[in-house]
Amino acid sequence: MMCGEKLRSSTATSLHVAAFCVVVAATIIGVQGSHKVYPELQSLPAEKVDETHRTGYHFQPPKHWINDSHPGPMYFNGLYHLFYQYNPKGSVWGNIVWAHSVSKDLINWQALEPAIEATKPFDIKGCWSGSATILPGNKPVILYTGVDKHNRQVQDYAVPTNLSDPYLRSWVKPSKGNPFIDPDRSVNASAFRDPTTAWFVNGEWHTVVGSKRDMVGVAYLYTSKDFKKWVRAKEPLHSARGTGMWECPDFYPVSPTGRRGLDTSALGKEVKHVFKVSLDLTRFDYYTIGVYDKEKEKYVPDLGSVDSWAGLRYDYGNFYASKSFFDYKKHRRVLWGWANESDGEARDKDKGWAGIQLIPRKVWLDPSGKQLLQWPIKELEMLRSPDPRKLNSKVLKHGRHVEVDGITGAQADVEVTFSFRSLDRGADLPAQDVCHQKGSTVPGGLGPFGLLTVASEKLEEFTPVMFRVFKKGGKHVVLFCSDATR
Ligand code: DQQ
Repeated sequence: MMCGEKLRSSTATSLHVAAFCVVVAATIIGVQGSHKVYPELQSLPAEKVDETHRTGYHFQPPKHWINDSHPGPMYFNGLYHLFYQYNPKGSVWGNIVWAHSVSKDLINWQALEPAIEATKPFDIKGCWSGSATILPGNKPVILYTGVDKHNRQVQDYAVPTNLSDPYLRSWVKPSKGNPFIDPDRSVNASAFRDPTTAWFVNGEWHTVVGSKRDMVGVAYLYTSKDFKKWVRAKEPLHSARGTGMWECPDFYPVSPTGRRGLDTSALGKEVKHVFKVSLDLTRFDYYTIGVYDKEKEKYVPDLGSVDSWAGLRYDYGNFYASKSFFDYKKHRRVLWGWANESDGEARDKDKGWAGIQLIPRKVWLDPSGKQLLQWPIKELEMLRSPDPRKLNSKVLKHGRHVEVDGITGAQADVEVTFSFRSLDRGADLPAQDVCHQKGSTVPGGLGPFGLLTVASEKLEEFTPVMFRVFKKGGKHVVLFCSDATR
């Protein structure tokens, strides 16, 4: 998976790129999140684990299948907790539990016992995605989707059994009050899941659950005074025609200025809101930026902030079922996404693992107010070698490459600055699919230029991670692409 060169700054003549890691395989072209069902492979524990392409940079359990970042992270009493969907019995999707790991720095993780497993009538057929909320009095609670014995998706909750255990190892799903939301007849109970982190406004808690009505994507809004009894609001928080099932909704405020994150319940005159959903039909995460009208209990995207796959995505590569959280320790909003494999379930079974959590990123609002900006969390730099390879002042000639000696591994953390006499070449319009259409060889705008990663010696194979610069409305627009077809 391509995981991360980001444009750091763009002046008239230079582009500085910090490539925080370059990992084997996959592409922006054609790789999407998915978890198809292969019953015959679901409960075949890995006999051995093929370490060849495991990552040195990302979160990944020692073996078996993972999906979704939406169960999501949480910061509580000095520790980061990561919950994710996990199959303890095999390397394809199935037998899903909420796996649980803790970390002091978001980089080094300790695996604990699963936080939630399918044991109760209200989740006996699966413990699917959801999220964590910290209630007043510093009390964490998990909201998640249980699949009941009739295959209905219901919303359940779990709380730590012992709040004085700093690791919160054990969670209980009280029989009283579960499920806390039972879909009534007006809701499609086979498309009703992934409650998001609750926020408090107008004296009530609010959460949304992803769903669909025919092809209309819907975020049903539920409110509660006591976090126990939940009532569905008359209108959904938001919905959009033609988008199909909305999985893993995420709804959070962003500050109009600066990079500091906001608590999910933060409100304010200037505060904007981000609404993200994972589109089951296309397996892409898209978001809009808009205004949360707390009186009308509605989210309204700004003009020009488009719902659907024509809108903005967090990432144009293999990135799905993401979730953000407010990091109380560093006052930032951190986003996690999940990437699946691109080489098929038979290979996943053989290698004994599938899927990774992507590099956590800090997200904040661009000063234009029209899009989010993101950057790998600072902590990632602790993985850097004390003895970096350096290459200075190389001239890149058209159609040629410069070899970086001394990196033999399939993974590296690279910072690179590209400088040009002028960035003004090219008048093409930057559309999302330019990367896809033009690949890594067809010129367009300025570029493509970048890095050939995981290259074989004679360049029969390589994965370009590249930039294209365009001009639009007098401004430079930079596309960041990768292509694993070679
Ligand atoms: N994966 C979960 C669902 C969610 C989907 C099941 C997204 O709750 O909608 O593992 O990948």
